[in-house]
Amino acid sequence: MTTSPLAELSTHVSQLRDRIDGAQTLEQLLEDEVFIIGKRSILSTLQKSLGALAPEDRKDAGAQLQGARREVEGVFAQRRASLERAQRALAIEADRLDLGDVVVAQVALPLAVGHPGIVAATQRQLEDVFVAMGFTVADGPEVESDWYNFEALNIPPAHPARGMWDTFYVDLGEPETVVLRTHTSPTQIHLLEDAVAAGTLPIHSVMPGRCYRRDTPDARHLAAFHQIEGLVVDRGITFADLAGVIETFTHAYFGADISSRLRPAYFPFTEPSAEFEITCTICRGAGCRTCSQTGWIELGGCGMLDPAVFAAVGVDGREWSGFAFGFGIDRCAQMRHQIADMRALIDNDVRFLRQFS
Ligand code: FA5
Repeated sequence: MTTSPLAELSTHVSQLRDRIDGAQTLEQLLEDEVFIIGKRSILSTLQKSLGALAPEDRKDAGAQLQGARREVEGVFAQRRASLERAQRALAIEADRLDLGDVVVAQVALPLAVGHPGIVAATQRQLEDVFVAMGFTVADGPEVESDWYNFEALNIPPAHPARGMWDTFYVDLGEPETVVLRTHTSPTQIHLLEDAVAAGTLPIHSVMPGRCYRRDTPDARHLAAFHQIEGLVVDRGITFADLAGVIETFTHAYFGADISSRLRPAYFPFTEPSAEFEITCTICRGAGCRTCSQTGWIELGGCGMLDPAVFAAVGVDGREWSGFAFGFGIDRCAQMRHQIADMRALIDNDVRFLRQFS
């Protein structure tokens, strides 16, 4: 009589269970896997030996072995899951932030609270000055079509005045038809079009926002900078109103001791046009690197609205007249706080930024 190869099966199963329980770490269990349920396990050896059994005994023995394998595999999976859980818990514990320490640190150190950047703060102050003078505040898009940035402002394609604004083009639509606005003046056109459509003229508005030019950054220029546009359209507006607004603004924002002057200039969308300058606050007019030794700093351009602009938006120039201006907000911040080099505004050096909290 031959002994069944499965005679010792229950002993093997119990030894395998002990081996599984004896693995203290996931690593140890996985190293043992091949001997417990893998190719080098006793279960695999027994599986091969079933071939020697008589065909009528093979089926029962196969089912018995299969049952034993399922039992061992189940115990193995349970142990593996439990060791994995333990390992995860250890990793979490190692990564745990001791919140007690953090709270103590926060109590011990003063919390650093942020504040608006110098340009944002300047924009708000400028808005306040103009709101106090009776202006409303409006907004316009930074990505503009050629019509708003140039054509409606009396700058047709190929007009030499386009050279005044070195433009970033956006890769959309026909080539060179969509731009990052080079100034806030296109917002004038949006406001005029809306007011004409809604029949809500007059307009007394300022429009602050970001502009872009292919300018090389230097002491007075950035490639992304900010302007505040002003637009007044009403009955009987004259150049004297424009000069009065600029003078009032200068003293309200820079103080009574800062002088301003208007110099004749050219802009395609205003006629007559002027450049608006104030005494350089860095050298108080003596001449320095920031003002290129002139003693004056140009803040912006201005003038009476050109009839071509009224025609482009359908405003009757016999009934209405108006003026516009556009100042650099970064330039205003620079002059107000006597910052010799405008690039300091975008350097993000906290020692500089902290001075304006
Ligand atoms: C204009 O942009 C006209 N749109 C202004 C205007 C509006 C004229 C309405 C008439 C009527 P200009 O290119 O000169 O003009 O720019 C106006 C101001 O923006 C400058 O005086 C300066 O203060 C600021 N500015 C211009 N380019 C830069 C730059 N690259 N970096 C910082 N500020 C700039």
